[in-house]
Amino acid sequence: MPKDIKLLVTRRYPADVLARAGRDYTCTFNDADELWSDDELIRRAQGHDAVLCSSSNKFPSDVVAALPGSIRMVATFSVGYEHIDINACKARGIAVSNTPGVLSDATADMAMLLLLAASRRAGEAERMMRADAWTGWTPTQLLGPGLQSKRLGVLGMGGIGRALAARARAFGMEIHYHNRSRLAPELELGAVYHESPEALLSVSDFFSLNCPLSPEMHYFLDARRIEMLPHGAVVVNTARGGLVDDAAMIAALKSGRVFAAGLDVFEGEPNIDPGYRGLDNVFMTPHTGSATVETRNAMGFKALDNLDAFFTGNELPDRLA
Ligand code: 8YV
Repeated sequence: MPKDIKLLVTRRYPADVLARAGRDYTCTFNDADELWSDDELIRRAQGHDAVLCSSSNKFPSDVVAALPGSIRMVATFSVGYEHIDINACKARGIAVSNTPGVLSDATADMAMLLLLAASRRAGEAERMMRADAWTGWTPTQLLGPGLQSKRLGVLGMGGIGRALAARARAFGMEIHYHNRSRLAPELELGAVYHESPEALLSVSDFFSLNCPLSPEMHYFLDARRIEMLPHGAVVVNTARGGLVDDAAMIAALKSGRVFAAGLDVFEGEPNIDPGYRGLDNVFMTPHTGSATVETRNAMGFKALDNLDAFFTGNELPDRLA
């Protein structure tokens, strides 16, 4: 690997990832794991050939335009890439890669966790135990909807959506989905395809968001579409917070129109809508869908594989630009 390539490493990634990066590149690390402002990111990029970033670092068109001319590649430690203006990078001839595939299982595990925790009221139960507020078993304590024979609607049947479907099938759920294109039978595995997201909503006793956030999908789950869900549905989001209109979701959780939600991602992270905090029927995690030791290593190694390919003149395995 060309050790003279200068790599700006924007966050404190797992130790094995940093070790490999430091072995193969001349790295500038961020030991304090500070989240830099746009200006700081641009300033620090000076004199570097490439950036290993995460989705917490934003590259809108003005940031891309202000990057030093030395930057030839941005490798993101994420499958999602809505934080990078891909066209602006293309226009400047900056290569971009992401990390698809390696986080599908971990993220699907988290979606299943949220689905169970929201429906079985795990947050309320845990808070009760910690507050020493459990006065004893009762026949109707903390009841929630069971999963067996219920319809799970998956919006976005990519790697994560399909991994969630596999898990949910094992829990006895019936899988329904919408995707930009219908899957081949060997990938569909009996899941019921719906032509439109709206048709999917109408059958989703449980509804999981597993699609990317594009400008058209901003606030996809708004008040109008929440009304299309069966009454008392459970909603899970492990994709991106911007897919959900928080005000509408909070209102639906308050009224009981939505029985419960399990949310791992939020618009404006980490500054979540404070309306969620007081709601018992929302189970929340801090964007930890891919947070397993194995997965975060695999994400880092995949990002480095892409950088290696670029700087040795090979085709990028996961090219976005
Ligand atoms: C990451 C993710 O934790 O890969 C993604 O798109 O959302 C998560 O797996 C995070 O974005 C790291 O950059």
